Parts: sequence; C-alpha cells; structure tokens
Amino acid sequence: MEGVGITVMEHLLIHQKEAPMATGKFTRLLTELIFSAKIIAREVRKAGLVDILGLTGEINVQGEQVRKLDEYANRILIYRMQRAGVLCAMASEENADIIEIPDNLPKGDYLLIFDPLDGSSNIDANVNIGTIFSIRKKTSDRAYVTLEDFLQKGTEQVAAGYFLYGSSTMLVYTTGNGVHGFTLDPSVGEFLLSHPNIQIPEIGKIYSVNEAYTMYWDERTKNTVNYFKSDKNLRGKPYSSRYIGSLVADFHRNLLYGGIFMYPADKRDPAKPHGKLRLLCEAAPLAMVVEQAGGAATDGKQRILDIKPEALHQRVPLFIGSKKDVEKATELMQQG
Ligand code: AHM
Ligand code: MG
Repeated sequence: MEGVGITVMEHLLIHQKEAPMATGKFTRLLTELIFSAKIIAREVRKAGLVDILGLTGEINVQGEQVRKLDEYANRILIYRMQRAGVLCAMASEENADIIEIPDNLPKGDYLLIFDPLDGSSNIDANVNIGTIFSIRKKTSDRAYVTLEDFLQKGTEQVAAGYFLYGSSTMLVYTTGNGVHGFTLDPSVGEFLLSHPNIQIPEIGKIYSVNEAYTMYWDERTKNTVNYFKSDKNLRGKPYSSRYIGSLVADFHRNLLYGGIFMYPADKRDPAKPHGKLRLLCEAAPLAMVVEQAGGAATDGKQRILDIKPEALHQRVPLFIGSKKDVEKATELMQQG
C-alpha cells in the first residue's frame, strides 16, 4: 500500500526462513540496538544546537558536550544492551576490556562488539558519523565469557552493520543474506526499508585514503594508491578522490557508488605498525557487509574475515570496497 514502508522487524520476519538465526532472541537484540541508536541519533542532532543556543549545565561552551558524545553513545549502548537479556558480554572500542553482563540481569548467548560513535572527531563540523556493530554467538560451553570468546574470525559473525547519523539516519545491516538499508522516518520513529539488497558496483569510481600520510607509506602502498590515480587502471582514467575521515560515512558512500577505501599501515607511529582501524569493531563488521553486497575486504594480503584476532583492540590495514578494486589493490600490495 502506498505510503506504508516495511519496518526492520517486518523485513526480518519475511526473511526469517532464509535466516534461521533470526529467533526471538535475535529480534530482541536488534530491537534494543535500534532503540539505542535512535537515542544516539537524537543526541547527535542536538550537538549542533548546543553551541548556537549556548545551553548550560552539563554543557561546556568550548563544545565539550560534542566531544563527549562518543562517551554518551557508549554509555547508552552498554546500559540498554546489558538489559536486553540476550547477550553474554560486549566489547566496545571505548573500553579496554570486555564488558560483562551483571549477575542480576538475564543473559543470553550473543556477543556484541561495537564502535559507539565512529568518526566522532568530525562532530563539530556536522559531518556524518555512525555506530558500527558486530554480532556473534558464544561458541564455548563455558558458563562464563572470556577474551577467547571474542577472538574469533570475522566469518563467525552472525550479523553486522552500522547506523549512520547523517542528513537522515540509516541502518545498514546483514544477517548473511544480502545487505539491506533502512532509513529512519522521524514522523513515525521507525526505520523503513529504503535500500533493499544493496550491491556494490564491481569496479568503482572513487578511491578514499588519507594521502597526507604518503611520506609514511612504503613503496608498495604508494604504488597501490597511484594505480587509482593513473589512467592505466581498470577504468582507464583516474578515480575520483573522496575522503571524509569518518570511516562509516566513507564506507557507506563507496558501498552505494562503488569504490575503494584504504587505510594502509604507515610508519608514523612505530607502536602502531598495522594502521589505525580496529579489526573487531570496525574492519570485520564492514567486511561482512561489503562481502554480502558483492564486494571485498583485505588487509593487503588476506581476507579480513579470515584473520584470527590476537587482541581485543587489534589494528589492521584495511582495503575495502568494490571487488575488482580491492583485488587489484591486494595484488599490488604483494608486488615489489
Ligand atoms: P575513531 O573511531 O576514533 O573515530 O577513529 C577512526 C576514524 C575513522 O572513522 C576514520 O576512517 C579514520 O579514523 C580517519 O583517520 P585519519 O584522520 O588518520 O585519516
Ligand atoms: Mg571508529
């Protein structure tokens, strides 16, 4: 019927046969995650107003409120998801250790890993930011959760996706049966199906990388990036350069338009030889999304989803996006 959209839950029910993991518990998890994201979206919307209206109280005129939004998003997610009754533990980009579910609260078998507010350094400039999530299931028989439960390959994810807080708020996610995008209709407060079965173009038009770090790259990385700027590539002409500096926003644009996002390793900080982005809460969930959309993701050598994490906050180089572009970048990163 005209004017009526399909909600996330309706969509999940329709596709339940294809996604046997979509039990009542998973539905509960997703419902609570969506509610948390709506609260975060509301606060993100207010972030701009804070400076203009000079609101006082918890808010500091230097814009401290804005910087604290990532902390706020983290607290909302932890508080609400701990009470969802379906998780056995969580891990957040903002917390050094795993987050347990208190003994007085009901528990389940799911593990949730998230980056509460990716790209948060951009909030001051009203640039799109987002929440990235990865959902897994505890594989061990132990009653309690250990770090080992989190250190599983990305192939073990049962669902992954992100909320994007932009000119509209979107949810893009996969349960392993394609990628679907939903846009929040603020008038009814529901995410409605707006982008069914997203497919990333096989060859893109865009390359996204922070080129200011060129002097810190090795020759292979320089060659790889140069490939996308030359006319000797798959397109026969240079790709366009687009870099927001907010992974979730850069990723989303490339998912829809086609392209490659690169955050290679660099020699800026010898303590971080593997690039900046985190395997568990950034690279692996986006890798699941991109593969489900027909794209690819590697660390320049191997598939992101096949990397067995060694630490909760492990960083990885990331090459992610259109299949042929990522394959070419991975090939070039092996040469020389
Ligand atoms: P954050 O999770 O602290 O926001 O950091 C990750 C962000 C990504 O969103 C983005 O792709 C990257 O950092 C940008 O880094 P740089 O400024 O080095 O290009
Ligand atoms: Mg991040």
